[in-house]
Amino acid sequence: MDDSTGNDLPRFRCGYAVIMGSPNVGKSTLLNNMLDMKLSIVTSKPQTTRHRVLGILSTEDSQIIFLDTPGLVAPKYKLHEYMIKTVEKALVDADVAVVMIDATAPFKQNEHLFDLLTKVKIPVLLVINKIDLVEKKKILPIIRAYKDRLTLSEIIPISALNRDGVNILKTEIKKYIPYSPPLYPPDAITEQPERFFVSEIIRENIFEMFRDEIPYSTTVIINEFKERQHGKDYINATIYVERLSQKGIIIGKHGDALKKLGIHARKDIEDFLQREVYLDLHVSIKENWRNKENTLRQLGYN
Ligand SMILES: Nc1nc2c(ncn2[C@@H]2O[C@H](COP(=O)(O)OP(=O)(O)OP(=O)(O)O)[C@@H](O)[C@H]2O)c(=O)[nH]1
Ligand SMILES: [Mg+2]
Repeated sequence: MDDSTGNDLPRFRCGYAVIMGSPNVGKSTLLNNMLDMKLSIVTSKPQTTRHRVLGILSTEDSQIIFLDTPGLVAPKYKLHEYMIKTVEKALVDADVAVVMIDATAPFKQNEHLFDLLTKVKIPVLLVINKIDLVEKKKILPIIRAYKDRLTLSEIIPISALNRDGVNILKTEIKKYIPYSPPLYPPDAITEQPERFFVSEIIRENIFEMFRDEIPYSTTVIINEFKERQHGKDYINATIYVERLSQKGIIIGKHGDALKKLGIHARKDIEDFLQREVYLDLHVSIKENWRNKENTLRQLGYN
């Protein structure tokens, strides 16, 4: 065909793929590997991701907009309700659901996910992640067990960490993305502002450095982010905790813990932004913030 309307061009695909599943199964690791960039924070602890993270993968003939989501948990706090709503909202936008499970987790542990999947109206690709941790001969029986239990569009075993199977998954996802012109310029990676990722990087460092309830009782707000023509950017952030004792732990003896946290977080922020920053960190208390609707909203969970 040769006309001026461009109908002879290869048809372009553009749409949304939501990545969802239980906490710690490797959703954010997958997003980062798909984009070839560290966008979403990853830690060894469950419930790391709290907000939807949007990542755009553009090629010559497609644009897949990935939505990384918080792990699905039984809600114990209002914060968890926000996290579940975030997944539900992402599902509304999505053309395909990439549902991830951990190959090492017992089959029974995913029962709650199975119930949810019966309500999902879009195609579901079941991704069995972390296959690097199981014997090869055990992978096929796992696939069979899920096939018997669920109606699924595809089942794809991968190792998000080693990128094993990730390209196959990309090709499969693309099949379910509708024909549509691109929504973003080809060089766009996300639509979320730098200050969001900066607060996430600080939170990631808190998850890595502190134990028990501390990571979960913490949230980070960027008070000021000043880009400077000459000299380093200035970032002023507050770490909110729920109790005085937690504030003491984050600050540490003579301020040592906070200082160490600041050094690590600054380095990671600089890697992300590709420029030098001055990071000014503070710690403050917002009692019981995880369970107060108004406070949650003030802290960006809305
Ligand atoms: N061995 C192995 N570890 C993996 C793989 N994918 C992710 N991980 C690890 O699993 C842990 C959790 O990874 P995340 O990507 O943060 O998991 P998530 O599903 O986003 O977790 P939440 O945000 O808490 O819901 C990290 O320690 C990852 O390095 C994999 O394919 N193999
Ligand atoms: Mg995550």
